[in-house]
Amino acid sequence: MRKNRFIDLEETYGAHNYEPFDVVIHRGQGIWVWDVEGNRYMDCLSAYSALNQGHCHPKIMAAMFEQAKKLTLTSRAFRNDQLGLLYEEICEMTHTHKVLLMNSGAEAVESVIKAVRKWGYQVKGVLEDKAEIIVCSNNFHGRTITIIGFSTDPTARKEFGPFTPGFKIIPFGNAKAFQDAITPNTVAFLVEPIQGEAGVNIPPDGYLKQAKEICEKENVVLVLDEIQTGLGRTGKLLAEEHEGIEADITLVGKALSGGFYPVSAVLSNSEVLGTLKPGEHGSTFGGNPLACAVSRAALKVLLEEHMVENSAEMGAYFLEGLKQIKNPLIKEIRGRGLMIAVEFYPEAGGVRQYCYKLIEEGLLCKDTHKDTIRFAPPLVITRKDVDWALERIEKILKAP
Ligand code: IF1
Repeated sequence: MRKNRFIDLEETYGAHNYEPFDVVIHRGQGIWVWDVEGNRYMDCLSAYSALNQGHCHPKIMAAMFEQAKKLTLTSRAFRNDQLGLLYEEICEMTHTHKVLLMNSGAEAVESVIKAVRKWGYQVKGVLEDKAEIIVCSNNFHGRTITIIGFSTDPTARKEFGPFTPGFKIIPFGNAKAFQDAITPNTVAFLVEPIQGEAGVNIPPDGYLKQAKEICEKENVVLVLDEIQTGLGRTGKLLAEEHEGIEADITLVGKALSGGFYPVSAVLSNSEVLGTLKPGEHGSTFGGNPLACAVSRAALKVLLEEHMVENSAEMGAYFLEGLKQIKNPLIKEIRGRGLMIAVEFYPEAGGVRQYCYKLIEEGLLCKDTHKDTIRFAPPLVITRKDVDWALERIEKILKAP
């Protein structure tokens, strides 16, 4: 079947809630994908960091097949022999005490909102229905009604209201604004260590450390959304390590399954998750044995194959290479580990044009908002691959 036929089918029968590039991908391996016409591309998006371990990692695939042959779902009405093992492995890896497994990232965020509210009423003593959660402008935490209700992106929220109350929005990267926003009803601060959708927005050094100190002083739960930054993307297992802190609660998703399956988790090292009692929360698929087996393998290869270290090393090398590109239209090149962005001035007229050209050169990447291109290849990328990418990126992004 020809490429245009696949595109026609999507356009005819699918909801138009995306505007994808017209590359019809058929197969993937490591950092590479092939389209239906046999063209090869380097994947520099990694499904928004869900593919940190690369496409179709053979060990994760094997774990998935083995488990699929034995048992896929029990529901949580019964126990299964994979869940406890995954709990133990995650806890050891991330210094966590309690884990709640869900499926999508948005579900992990919703779950934590429920848990911190419960904690606020039962432990902190906030009056019922008065709990406040502080979030940041330009956040991205998912697509549910509650979550978009505290988004500051008009496209994400316009005409989807009415929304859930109980959220207060402050500027990102400003510890004083956080301190000032706290009231006796504040139960949690929900924040991304680096804002992904906002264009790889890195806060000033010390921001998370200050936020952690303020949270401790004020008895507020610090919740880091590491759904995108976690599991090696920024060159550390968790981005919080860059600031030497441990959040009270960390959310992970995406790469938790290496891209095979939706798996997310709320990792808690405080008493917060302990407030959830039987019947108060759950999910048909959350914590199913297939998800757990896949996730166990995904975490194992991340560590065994030193992908976190490679992310730090190749990220620094990639960033350095990008900084050599000369173009007065480039406003800033920033990144941490393999979460990298090149921001152009508005005069460039938007960066989607460059993405199209890079795709023609065999490199998949994506614009975020209008002026920023994001580069986030799988963490298995080698120096030779980075050189290959840089050669093409320079050709397209350098001044004419
Ligand atoms: C889409 C963005 C990335 C996330 C953080 C929670 C979630 C996400 C920090 C929700 C999801 C995605 C979803 C994807 C696009 C994407 C994205 F550009 F929109 F912002 F990655 F940068 N917290 N991010 O980044 O997780 O429910 O999707 O599993 O197409 O909406 P989810």
